[in-house]
Amino acid sequence: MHPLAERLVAGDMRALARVCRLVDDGLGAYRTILKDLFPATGHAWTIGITGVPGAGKSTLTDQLIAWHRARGRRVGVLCVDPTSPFTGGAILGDRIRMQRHGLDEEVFIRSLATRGALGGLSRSAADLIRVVDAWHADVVVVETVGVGQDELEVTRRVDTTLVVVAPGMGDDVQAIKAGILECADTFAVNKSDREGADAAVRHLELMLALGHEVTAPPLGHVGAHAPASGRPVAGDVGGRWEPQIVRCVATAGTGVDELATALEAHRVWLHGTEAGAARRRERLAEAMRQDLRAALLDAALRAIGPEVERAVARVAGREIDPYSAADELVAAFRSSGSGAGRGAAP
Ligand SMILES: Nc1nc2c(ncn2[C@@H]2O[C@H](COP(=O)(O)OP(=O)(O)OP(=O)(O)O)[C@@H](O)[C@H]2O)c(=O)[nH]1
Ligand SMILES: [Mg+2]
Repeated sequence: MHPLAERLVAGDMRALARVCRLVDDGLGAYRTILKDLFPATGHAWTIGITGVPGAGKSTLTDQLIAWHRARGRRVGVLCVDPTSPFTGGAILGDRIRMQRHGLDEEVFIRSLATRGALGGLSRSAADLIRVVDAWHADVVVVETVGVGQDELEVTRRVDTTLVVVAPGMGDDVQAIKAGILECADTFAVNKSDREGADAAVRHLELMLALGHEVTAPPLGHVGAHAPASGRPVAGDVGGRWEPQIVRCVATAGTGVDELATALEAHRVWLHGTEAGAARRRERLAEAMRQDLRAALLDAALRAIGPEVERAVARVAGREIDPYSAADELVAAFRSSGSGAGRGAAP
């Protein structure tokens, strides 16, 4: 085992920070370390927190850290996407909102600035989630800003997704509607001390009601999704998770207990029902495909990088169509040795 991995698994926070840097930069022995760490993973419950900029995600995260710490749980926090053009200063804001936990040996907070990394943001986030998991975090919170494609992919890498909205951001909610319905397991209507909280709740309820018409499983399938134990599980409606909407005022800590409880209910659903188990399997398969895609691209670029460049130039010059160019690249990769399964990636 790599010495850094060994120290990390033993709970050394400085080793954890160093491994995170290696993974972030894709430098050094990071893949070896990730492989070493894998047996120590699988324990953490991961919560993704997303929503429009300024909705109060970091303030809520700070409150959730405190809630879990009060229960003796070790907590990791990853703040993703500080490089967004809309939120240039988020990296600082996120840290400031959570600074009271800065000296706590059982809380690890890290920002990710890895947009554009090979394999995408979600892959770096997924790697770091595993790293923090191997440090024996009980809970890993991943805060992302916005609900673009990258952020949605990140939310597919976590167990439970919390979407935070705030009154007066109705138009944003409208804009991110499609993505939100797909990824949210729980909604927080934060800033409920402000006018418009009722309207925001109603809006979400309506969106959910509309979504159900589309996503409700056919009647014949309901039996197949019955809870494994035969007992009903809170939040489970006919083999489907029913997202809860919780009002809160993050700055005052109001509603935090309800929110944390709603999130826990989702964890129970994931582990206590057939549908939850099916979802966990599906997420694993999706993550595997994502890792495969990244590893293949990695290997291909290493083997035939210059040919890829030439293909780009030929397509740009309209000498060849992009489909044929891609076919040719696949063929070239196959016959390069790496693609034929002989030379494994270093
Ligand atoms: N009135 C009120 N203000 C709040 C509440 N929660 C957070 N805020 C304030 O809203 C601002 C943004 O809070 P953050 O927690 O940084 O929001 P965020 O969603 O993490 O923001 P980004 O990471 O920049 O997208 C801060 O000034 C908070 O103090 C709340 O419940 N009520
Ligand atoms: Mg924030």
